[in-house]
Amino acid sequence: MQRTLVLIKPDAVQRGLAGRLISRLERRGLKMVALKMLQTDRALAHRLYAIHEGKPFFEGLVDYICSGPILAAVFEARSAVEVVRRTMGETDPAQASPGTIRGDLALDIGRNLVHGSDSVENAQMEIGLFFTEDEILDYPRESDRWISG
Ligand code: DAT
Ligand code: MG
Repeated sequence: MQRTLVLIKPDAVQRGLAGRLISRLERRGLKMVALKMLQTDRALAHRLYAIHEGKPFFEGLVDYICSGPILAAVFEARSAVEVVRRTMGETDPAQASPGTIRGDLALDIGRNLVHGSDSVENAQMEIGLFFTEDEILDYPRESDRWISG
């Protein structure tokens, strides 16, 4: 089963959307296996966004992700990485389709509400930045047989 890291970013928490965004992913059928609230420090932000270091938006991106509390979650599904990415919509909310989180609720690339890992390899690395193995729960969910056939 695939796992992916989801971050509910500071703008979503400040706008009172955190619960609703988690709920959208739950309603899709994704299984939540870890969840915590924290405030990212700059060292963690640099590791999360290492691939963007040196780009013109990097410092602003680090300031933004560290600017307030976030939720970090791990969701599980057969194609969790792709399903979460498609549910979030394009990186730039102006390009995101209506019906997606960013397409419904955001306008600006610098305030795009959510993070989702972009590959299985990055998901493993990113989950390790936020969670220890014993914080990720393995539990049966009775609804699974009604979600996957
Ligand atoms: P995503 O968050 O969809 O995975 P990404 O990994 O390419 O997108 O970039 C990480 C974040 O950096 C993204 O959520 C918003 C910000 N960002 C990306 N490209 C940007 C740009 N051209 N200008 C400003 N911010 C940008
Ligand atoms: Mg990314």
